[in-house]
Parts: sequence; structure tokens; C-alpha cells
Amino acid sequence: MTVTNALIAAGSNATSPAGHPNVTILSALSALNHDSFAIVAKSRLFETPAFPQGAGPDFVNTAVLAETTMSPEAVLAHLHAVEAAHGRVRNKRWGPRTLDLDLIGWGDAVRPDRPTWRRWAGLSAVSAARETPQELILPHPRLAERAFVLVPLLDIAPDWTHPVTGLSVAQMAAALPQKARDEIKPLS
Ligand code: PH2
Ligand code: MG
Ligand code: MG
Repeated sequence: MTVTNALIAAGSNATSPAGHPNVTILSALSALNHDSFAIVAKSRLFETPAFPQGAGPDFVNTAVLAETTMSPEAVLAHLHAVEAAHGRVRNKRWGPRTLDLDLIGWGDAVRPDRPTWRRWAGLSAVSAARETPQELILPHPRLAERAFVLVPLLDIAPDWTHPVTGLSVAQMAAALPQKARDEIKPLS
């Protein structure tokens, strides 16, 4: 059986049935572990301003590294089930959410293929806000732009290398404006 390292980002900026965002995140992480999916590293929790600016209350964000024998589609379904169990309803894009679990990276896989990945990653901010892919795109096409994903990943996978750009997490984080990095504040 093939074991893959999956990178997952978690975020919450609304109270869920489990409680406040930090409690929700911790509850979600324990719900994620099961037979064929094991969290092997967790970042600290961070308080982060909502993106886009002014989009709602601050988020709590974290990142985890998991070892899994599941397919990426099965992991995505698992993430959605844990979101639903924490009160997630999918309505307004970028509205407040009780729990968001995003699959960020899958070993060194590029999915569905490099040309499609490049198309999604190359979208302008305006188009990226309008268009949502229906299929799983890996690595997450906006990873390199998101301090609330990269700063938590620095805790657990600074050397993970992007399979298309060749940049490590540490290099992508260093390329962000200092101000964007400073806004990501550890809660502990
Ligand atoms: N997730 C979003 C949109 N905006 N902002 C922050 N700070 N953290 C997030 O996790 C986040 C966001 C879409 O899922
Ligand atoms: Mg998200
Ligand atoms: Mg999501």
C-alpha cells in the first residue's frame, strides 16, 4: 500500500456546535484521525485576519501533515464529512465558516495535470474570486499567495517543495510581504 504525505489547512471564523473557532479546530483534528489517515505533525494555532480584507471576523488557522493510504478523492470526502459534522454549510463563498478543511498538497503530485494546474494558478485575483474549480487541483493553486496557509506550514513542513514551481514552503513564505507574515499571530 502506498503511503502519501498530505498537507491540510484548517480554518474557522464562526462558532460551530463544538464551540469557538479554536475549540472547533481541535475537535476537527481529532475527528480526522482514523485507520487509514494519521496526523503526524500539527502546527500551532494562529489568529489571522480574514481574506479578502474585511470579509468577516478573524480566523483561527492551523496546518497538519498526515500519512494516509486513502486516495485524494477519498481524503477530500473525509474532510467534507468532518466539516459537515462541525456545522459547515456551503453557501456564500468567503462568508464566515464554522470549519474549512483544505487539501493543500499531496506528496509531489500535480493534479489533474500540469497544464490544468498552470491555468488555475495563473488566474488573476479577480478571476480567481469568480471561478471555482469543480475538480481537485493539487497543490492548492493559491498556496503561494496565502500567509494564513504558509506561516502555519512553516511549523511542520518548511522543506516541502512545490512540485511545479520547485519552491519550498520556507521560500514561498519568505517571498510574502513582511506585513502579510506579521499578521499571522500564534495563539500559543
Ligand atoms: N479561508 C478562506 C477565505 N479567507 N482568511 C483567513 N484568514 N483564513 C482562512 O482560512 C480563509 C480566509 C476560504 O476558505
Ligand atoms: Mg479554504
Ligand atoms: Mg475549503
